[in-house]
Amino acid sequence: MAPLGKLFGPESSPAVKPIWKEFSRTIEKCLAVAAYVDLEIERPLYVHDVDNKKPDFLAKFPAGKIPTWEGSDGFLLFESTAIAKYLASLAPDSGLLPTDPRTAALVNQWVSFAEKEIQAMNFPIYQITHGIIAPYNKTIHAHFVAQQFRGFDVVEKHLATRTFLVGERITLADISLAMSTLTAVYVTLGSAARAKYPNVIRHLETIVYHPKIKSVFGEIAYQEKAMEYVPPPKEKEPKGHGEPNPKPEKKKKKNKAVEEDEEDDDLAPKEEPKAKNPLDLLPKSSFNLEDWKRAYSNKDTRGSGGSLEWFYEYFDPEGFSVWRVDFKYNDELTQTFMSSNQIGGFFNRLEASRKYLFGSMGVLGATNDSILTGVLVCRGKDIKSAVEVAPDWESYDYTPINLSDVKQKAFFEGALAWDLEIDGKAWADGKNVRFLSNSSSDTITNGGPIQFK
Ligand SMILES: N[C@@H](CCC(=O)N[C@@H](CS)C(=O)NCC(=O)O)C(=O)O
Repeated sequence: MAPLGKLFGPESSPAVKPIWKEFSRTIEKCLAVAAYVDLEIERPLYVHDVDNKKPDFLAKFPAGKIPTWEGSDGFLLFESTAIAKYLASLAPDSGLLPTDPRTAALVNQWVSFAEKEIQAMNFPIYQITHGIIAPYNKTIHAHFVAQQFRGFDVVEKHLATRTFLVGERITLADISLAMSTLTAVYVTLGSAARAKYPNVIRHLETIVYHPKIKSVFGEIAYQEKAMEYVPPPKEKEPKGHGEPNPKPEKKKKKNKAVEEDEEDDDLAPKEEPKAKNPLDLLPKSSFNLEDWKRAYSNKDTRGSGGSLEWFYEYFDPEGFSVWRVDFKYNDELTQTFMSSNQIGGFFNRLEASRKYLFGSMGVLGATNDSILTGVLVCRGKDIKSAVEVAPDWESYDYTPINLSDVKQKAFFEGALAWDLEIDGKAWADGKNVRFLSNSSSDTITNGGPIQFK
């Protein structure tokens, strides 16, 4: 039988662990349904953050997010739950979508509960603990964990006397919950929490290890500890010294008149005198960074008409400079998805300099053998003025790139095209970060937030 259509999204073999595989189980939900009901579907080759930015993809799927579905009859669909439901509906006898109105409503109830009360907390917790929502705030972190555990408490109790969420067999609700729980395994369900939720874990294993579904999810990689905030390397205690921090100087006692003056000042609305960044004082440049970001975002990188061609046509080497950026502590990197998070955090901490910078960095290599590298395009010639807004800027080496040098140019192009390879270490697909790239041009023009991809 010919395939029913194409499901777009990253490869999801258990061996591949791109960032969204840990933190967003959207595509596996659809794949699990397709596998359970024996649907033959196509999985076209897809490169995240490249293919979903292409005009033909956006014309079909305006949100620019995956997963998406294109039926062989031309039917288009986005949103993972909608796709999962649609695929389930193609096999009405599977039982995944009961038809009796009340049973159907109960399935909808649990699908929604799994997504909104459990899955929805995973990503913010991941962002908070990885400096993507910065600065780190313990109270907010604890709030999201408590919200999710409130959801798990309900499920735990419900499953105390049941194998499945609704009725006596698997429904879409179980697949949806398993996806949310599986994500939480990497986020909140360390060994202590797992001990608290034995029924939730039993349910997870029942679904994930179901013979028809197992190939989609692979083995569950339980973590000992829940996700914690890891300060960027610069904030760590210096190794080996153990010297106490110098005590802050005591404030000198002021006379009363001065104190009163200052109190008055406190009540007045404060206008912080803004120190001009030296980069604002540079002569005007013909190269418009925002136009470049837009070109990079909208065009293919290589090839005729690509963004590199655009770059070479308009780049102003007097007003801007190009830098290679290398993380200094690559030997501390472990899992590639965590390294990718680190770049995300770094880029977020550069937010205040977004109007001076464009960047494309990535993780190259594999778990326990990876490097962080990439390029920054910077206003002026003084990278320090642009990057020192990030507290961890000194964790990276910055080397000017000479675009007339063939090797350096190849590095620059590889970092932009995300196909850079160094010493046999390939650019790990989907584990990279770049500035902006929100496909909406308004966001770019209005200086929206730097996006973590
Ligand atoms: N609500 C959507 C969420 C999809 C989603 O967030 N997809 C991510 C990858 S897991 C994505 O495509 N992000 C691209 C982007 O944000 O530009 C669904 O369930 O399908």
